[in-house]
Amino acid sequence: MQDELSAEAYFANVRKEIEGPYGALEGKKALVLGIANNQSIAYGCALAFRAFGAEVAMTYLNEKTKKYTEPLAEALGVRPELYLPCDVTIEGQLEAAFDVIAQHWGKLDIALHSIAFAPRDDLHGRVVDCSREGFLTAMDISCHSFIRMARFAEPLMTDGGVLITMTYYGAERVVEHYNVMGPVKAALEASARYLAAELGPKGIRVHPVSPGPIKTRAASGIGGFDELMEKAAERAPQRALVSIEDVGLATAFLASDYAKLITGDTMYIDGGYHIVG
Ligand code: 0WD
Repeated sequence: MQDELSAEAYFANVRKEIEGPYGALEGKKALVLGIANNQSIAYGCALAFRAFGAEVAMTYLNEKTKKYTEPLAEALGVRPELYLPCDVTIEGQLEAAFDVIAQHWGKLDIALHSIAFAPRDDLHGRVVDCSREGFLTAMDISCHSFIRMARFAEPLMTDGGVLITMTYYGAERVVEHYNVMGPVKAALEASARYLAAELGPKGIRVHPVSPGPIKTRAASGIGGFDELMEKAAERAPQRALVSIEDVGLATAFLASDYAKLITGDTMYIDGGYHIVG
């Protein structure tokens, strides 16, 4: 989303751009992890979920960030009791968030995981130099927290459900400066395949979504990111950079019943970059 687009303007735009039923997610309950600000990919997804009829619950990282994301929770119509603290490195917070969901909704249809982190020194160094602690931290926050999310969501997805996580092309090919996040995202994508196989019989689908480079706060921690975006815009078959709106609409499709027989595969939303990259 290039400029500050209000939620109301977004909803009007979507209804103008997308013909056909907006109720693709009518009545669905969605939990969104990873909204840090109005440039977050998770915010683009939450707007789309809402536009297509879902009710959204949302987590914030900690008391410091709470005031920045409060207006976004209001814009999304998140009930105050479903605006929840969740730092996945703090024992019990992720589980507590699911307990509140169980208490207020009694079920869950969609769980979006859009969080990642690696300590700066490890992210800015070669993989060969990556520290044990840094690797474990990056894996815990960026990968294992999704596995835990699946474990806590499973009993709530009584009518089936959809688990979505954000990955990146650096999982599949070496992308300069992506460094330790490459193996971490590869682990995330492999974990998603196993979760899809284990949970498929319960009607629970699992989708790694792989956006092209988007200027967000987490991305600003990646070295050479501006060059990465320029290269993507030049080389992607569609010669276009991706916005959080684009990711949101495609993710809403995956969350909907239109995608009911798709699971386990990484879906690229990158203007086709990965086929030429
Ligand atoms: O180009 C990009 N921006 C791409 C991002 C391309 C492809 C994939 N992605 C992925 C990222 O790897 C990440 O998994 O998308 C996901 C979301 O990242 P984002 O939207 O680009 O970045 P951001 O808006 O920063 O959201 C990441 C959030 C954190 O935000 P900040 O800016 O405060 O680090 O992850 C959250 C936090 O809100 N987060 C945590 N949440 C719970 N517990 C934790 C944690 N320990 N650490 C970070």
